[in-house]
Amino acid sequence: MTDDTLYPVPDAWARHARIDAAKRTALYDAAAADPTRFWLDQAQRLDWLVPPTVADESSFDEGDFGIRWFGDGRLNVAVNCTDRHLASRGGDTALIWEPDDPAGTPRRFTFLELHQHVCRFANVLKDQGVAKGDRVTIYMPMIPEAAFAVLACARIGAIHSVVFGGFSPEALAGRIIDCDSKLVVTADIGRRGGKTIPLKANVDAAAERAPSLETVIVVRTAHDVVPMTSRDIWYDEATALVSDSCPAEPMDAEDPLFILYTSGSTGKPKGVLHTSGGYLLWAALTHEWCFDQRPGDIWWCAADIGWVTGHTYILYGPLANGITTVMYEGLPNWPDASRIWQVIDRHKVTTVFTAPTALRALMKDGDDFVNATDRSSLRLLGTVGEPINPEAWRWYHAVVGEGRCPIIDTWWQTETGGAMIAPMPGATSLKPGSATLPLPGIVPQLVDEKGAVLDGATEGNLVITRSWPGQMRTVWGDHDRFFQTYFTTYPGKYFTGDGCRRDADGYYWITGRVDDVINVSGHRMGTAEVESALVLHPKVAEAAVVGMPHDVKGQGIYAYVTLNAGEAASDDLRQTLRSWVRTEIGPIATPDAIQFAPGLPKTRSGKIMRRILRKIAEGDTSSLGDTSTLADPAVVDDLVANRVA
Ligand code: 6R9
Repeated sequence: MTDDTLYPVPDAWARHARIDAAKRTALYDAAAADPTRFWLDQAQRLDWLVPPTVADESSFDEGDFGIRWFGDGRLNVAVNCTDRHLASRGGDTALIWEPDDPAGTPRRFTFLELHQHVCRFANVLKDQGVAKGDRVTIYMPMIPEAAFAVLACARIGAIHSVVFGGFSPEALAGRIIDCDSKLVVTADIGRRGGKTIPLKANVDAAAERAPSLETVIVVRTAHDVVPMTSRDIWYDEATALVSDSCPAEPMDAEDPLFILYTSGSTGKPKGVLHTSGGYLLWAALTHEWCFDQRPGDIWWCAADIGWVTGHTYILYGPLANGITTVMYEGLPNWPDASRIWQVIDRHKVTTVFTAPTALRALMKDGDDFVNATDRSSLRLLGTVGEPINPEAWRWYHAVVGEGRCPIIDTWWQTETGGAMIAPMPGATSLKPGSATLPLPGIVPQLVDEKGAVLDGATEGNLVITRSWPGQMRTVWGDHDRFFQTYFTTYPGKYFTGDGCRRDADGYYWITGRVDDVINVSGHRMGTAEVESALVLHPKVAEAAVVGMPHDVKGQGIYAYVTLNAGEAASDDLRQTLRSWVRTEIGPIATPDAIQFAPGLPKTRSGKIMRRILRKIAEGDTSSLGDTSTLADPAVVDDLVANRVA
């Protein structure tokens, strides 16, 4: 499975990169020798109203637990993303938007134009009474107005909560309620892969369940008029009335910037909170360390802004660094598997950053779709979201990059704000499938189940022992859950939830989640969330969900469902339950396989033995391990016999 072939740094990169091997060593040394000095030096890359004089004041210990960086600094994040570039490169392109429809017209915005749009949006929000600290939910397609809305919140100090446009009204309502947001920004419809998504109608449905919602700003993208209620405001009408300048709110480094909901192993999705100074520094710094972008580069992160990757690497990182960022409305393989490469040719993209699942899907369609395009503008390739299998890595490297572009495999999480383990293109030799080495200032460890530190070449659970600027600060509304979730498994350390191997060269190989989180097409899904959606169905008594191997998605969703007495299992019911989960959560949560099970394997204390369910779902039924502690070992035979292929 693994591939230990070493891909050395190409000569051109070794010669021209901002950070070569010697400079990287100097960064590690500086970070180790005097962390405070190191981080305060790095922080100078931002524009501060009041530069910080303190760096890390965090503690992972229960007694004085808290994460705090640059505590006396003041800045505005939006100013760092637009205003500060205006004097030197106001006329340079900040944002290129590529529409879903290949026959459509791309839109381009200079830093000055972006700045003006952001100010306008900020003024519209202010006119609606939005003030510093208020939560604004952004439920948008991938259109430039989504970027304006995000940065407008940052400008006036409102906390944005972007909800992925693929989520259902139910999921949207839960997220509006959790952070008590009174205003939603949406569009009439979204477009992806030639299909339309009824975003405004979804907001209407969510509003019925979320009484706190007072105002909906609707961006018009189509000619058909969607029904409007007294809550709704057309963005084009509101923006015509406001000025294109808007003072930026001075923010403390630790003032909240955004909430982003993500799945955990238990309960509802958590509102991960990031603050202003540390997050922005980590976004900008990692974007430069890992991708070495410079003015003139065309950077394309092909994620959705509904995920952390979109926040950090479509918007905040590149814009803070003054780099042109591409925003794409559609899918990588629509109308066909050449599209992603055509977009690269059209805009002369120099770096593309995408997920292994997309690469696997494109690889399946064959090399002709790639070879039909030019791609000579590319000089660097990136991946994120899940472990990349060596086969996909080699395809990306050899076919897409024609052997000349290093692959930057970045391991990180919503919680970490930006990349943590990743190569630097001018300094790090690559191994297919390894995220390589920790970035400067990041101190990982591998520990065993009991927390003993494992040295050298080994495999264990991945923890981070010191805080870093981009670390999440809390779970919105539940600080105790933040502590309990991440800092109690291994006291005094941040537990990532990932398993990991370290080889003899010190390279890190993420092996996947060790908790009840599965990774479907690079999207995090809590098994508990899918289970609660299933048991909401009137015919379902109990459900247990695990991941199963999937060629393209990485992991698929395998659900064991026990029906209420008297209910009959059928293919129809299977379909009904699949669409039920789609409606409850969204298409990404649709189970790939549903097995009706008369009983689930439980211990005598009633705990479901997921280890067994995982093995059966994987088709690995020869080594189910010890089943003697089960209340009724016979259920296992039934499960094995009725496994859904
Ligand atoms: C950025 C993002 C985080 C989880 C993480 C891990 C997996 C992300 C990876 C990777 C192996 C990589 N993951 N990047 N696994 N190699 N390069 O994806 O955030 O949605 O919070 O997911 O994704 O399991 O714990 P998020």
